[in-house]
Amino acid sequence: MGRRTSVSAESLNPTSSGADSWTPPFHPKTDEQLSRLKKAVSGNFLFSHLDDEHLKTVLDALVEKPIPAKGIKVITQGDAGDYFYIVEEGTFGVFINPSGAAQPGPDGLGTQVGSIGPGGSFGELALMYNAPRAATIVSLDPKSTLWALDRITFRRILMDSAFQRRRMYEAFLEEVPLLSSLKPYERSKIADALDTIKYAAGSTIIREGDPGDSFYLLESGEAEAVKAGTTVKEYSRGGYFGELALLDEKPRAASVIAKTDVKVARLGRDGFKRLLGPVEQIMRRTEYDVDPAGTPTT
Ligand code: PCG
Repeated sequence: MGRRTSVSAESLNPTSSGADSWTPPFHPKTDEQLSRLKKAVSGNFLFSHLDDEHLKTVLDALVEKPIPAKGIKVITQGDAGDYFYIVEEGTFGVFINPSGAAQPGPDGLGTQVGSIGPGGSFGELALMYNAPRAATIVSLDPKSTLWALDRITFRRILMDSAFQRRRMYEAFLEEVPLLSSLKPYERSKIADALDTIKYAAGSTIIREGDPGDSFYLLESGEAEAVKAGTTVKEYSRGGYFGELALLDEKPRAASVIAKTDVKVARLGRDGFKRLLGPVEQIMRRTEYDVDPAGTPTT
């Protein structure tokens, strides 16, 4: 944490010549461009926590970048970072070459580890950590559209808000057993989508029978699931609940009550569906039934 903190402190003064001489870039846009851009960022968690003023600064600073063909390398692994990108249209492949040496496969790009489509974004890591590009990003469609944000606006506006949250949650998510099989980058994307909510001791976090639209990870405190007056499960830091209604589109199967003051990290339905697919089978394996003596079996 210490090292990363010093990187973020540096971000407040990205040029050596006087921190406050910076004014954000302004790239005028037509109404048509602006409406496409707003639609593209509306599906991206990194933008959903920006206040109106910061959002406007970022929208003004973004530059449209048409990608006219398939196979264009937007980012090359190992390069220095210059821009952060948001995808409006088209799909981009993420390739990692672990050794840095020439790899077999198309153009020696390495292994494809993922793809990013409309509403997604990439290119933040090199800008956040002053590190070389961690992957190569290549267009997969004949025609795509990106929006590019320069490094300084990224660091001054997005990093001090959205990415501070990412770092805070990354540390917590590393301790959550459910998520231990995920790759660190998959956890980072979950971190972007979380909100913290506090509940006082005794309050109801989930009510049996309600429709469900959120999944919860317990950050601190103790909670319990109660069904027809019986405690069926207890939760402590790193535990999770609220998945059943989202997995099966059913009403809440139990109430979840805060036993102490608690802090939960909430993930909405979209994020849950998009980001927790890889651990769905693990969630489905959890048992909730009580044994004949009425004590929880799990
Ligand atoms: P950056 O700046 O390192 O450039 C390459 C980008 O690929 C990286 O930021 C991330 O935004 C993006 N990316 C998408 N998937 C992955 C992944 O699985 N691992 C890593 N390291 N980067 C990924």
